[in-house]
Amino acid sequence: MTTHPEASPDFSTLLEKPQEALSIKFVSSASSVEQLPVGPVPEVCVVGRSNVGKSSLLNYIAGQKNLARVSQTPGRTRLLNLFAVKRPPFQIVDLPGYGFAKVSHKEKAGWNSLMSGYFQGREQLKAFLFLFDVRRTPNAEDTQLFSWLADMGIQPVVVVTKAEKIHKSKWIQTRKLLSESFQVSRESILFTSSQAKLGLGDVKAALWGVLTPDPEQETPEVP
Ligand SMILES: Nc1nc2c(ncn2[C@@H]2O[C@H](COP(=O)(O)OP(=O)(O)O)[C@@H](O)[C@H]2O)c(=O)[nH]1
Ligand SMILES: [Mg+2]
Repeated sequence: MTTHPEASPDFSTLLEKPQEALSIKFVSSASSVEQLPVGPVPEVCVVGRSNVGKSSLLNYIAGQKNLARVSQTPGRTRLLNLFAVKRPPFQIVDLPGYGFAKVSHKEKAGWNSLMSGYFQGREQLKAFLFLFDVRRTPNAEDTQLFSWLADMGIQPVVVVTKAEKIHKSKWIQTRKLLSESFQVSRESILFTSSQAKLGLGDVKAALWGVLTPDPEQETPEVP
């Protein structure tokens, strides 16, 4: 890894105006990781069950209505959708949702190979945002997927969606449940609602945390 501190992007701009939307544009869709443009720009991806609110969250953080399509019924998108953030420069990949009740074995196998291809082959990937509907309780499918991704060494960020659906006094229980289910700290769980416009500042702070290289980890110790 190259270390040119003067050339590295300034991710602190994420923290300057917490409520200011990010300038994001759609770049391309790909049906395999090989079709995605490769580059030095760091990337985060968005993972979640179909209908969890991935597209809505992207629209919310971009301050746009139709950047990512929002579906009333679970979509059947089977593509990697690449978005570019202008300032600070990084990329977001919206991954196809999981958890359809009625998908064929073949479709599931296709999803698995697309996901493992992406996670194993994407060097610029820094973290995954794992979106989770505030009203659900994690099942085996959720926890297995989460640990499969975390075990690949990609940093997880748990993002609760549709948080306005439950009273704020219940968030503490949800925090406890999700931190135990996914084995992450309670503080690291973010609450968002794209409908109530809630959590943008926290998402940006979490992005800052995962995109800013940790100088202590970057520099190998000289014996
Ligand atoms: N109540 C509520 N509904 C939401 C929120 N975000 C998304 N939704 C709804 O959830 C459904 C699925 O959203 P979408 O963004 O398409 O989910 P995706 O399949 O994960 O991309 C749509 O009907 C959205 O209107 C939210 O913050 N609160
Ligand atoms: Mg979507």
